[in-house]
Amino acid sequence: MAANPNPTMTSLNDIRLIDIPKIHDAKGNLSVVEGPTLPFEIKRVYYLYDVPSTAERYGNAHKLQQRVLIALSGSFEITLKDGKNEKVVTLNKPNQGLYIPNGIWREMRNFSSGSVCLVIASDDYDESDYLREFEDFQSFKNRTS
Ligand code: T46
Repeated sequence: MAANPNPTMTSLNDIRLIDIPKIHDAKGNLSVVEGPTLPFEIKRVYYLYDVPSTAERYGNAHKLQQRVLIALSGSFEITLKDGKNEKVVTLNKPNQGLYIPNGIWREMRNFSSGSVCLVIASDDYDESDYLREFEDFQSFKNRTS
């Protein structure tokens, strides 16, 4: 799925949980993230780890970039805002991803000890794609384009 060309219009309804196939056998579990599993082509992967339980990684939104977040280990909460509504999602399964389209504000908190968040991104790192102040995000969403 291409990034929504009008990120001012994306809403919480565009966010979804993705089931990641799990191969289980006597050796344990193996999950694969490949082509059809994701709504975009993988361009970059990074991960958050050794996050203090008191840390709040907030917040930001992307104008064009999309993300899938996976709790590879442990758990954490993600508060998602579209400028009108908000909801909180807890990720705690390595075979479940959270798809966040462009134009959605996210804040992350309540990382459990030893948790690891894998982030799959639709594009290379580009600071100009970020909205890092919530007021800027709100103005961005209120724009008519
Ligand atoms: C997101 C959430 C889930 C880089 O130099 N390259 C990179 O690819 C990334 C992702 C970050 N950075 C630098 C930019 C900052 O100086 O690493 C520092 C920490 O990044 P940031 O403050 O953006 O971290 P978070 O946890 O607020 O947000 C990150 C991603 O930036 C964001 O895209 O979706 O994780």
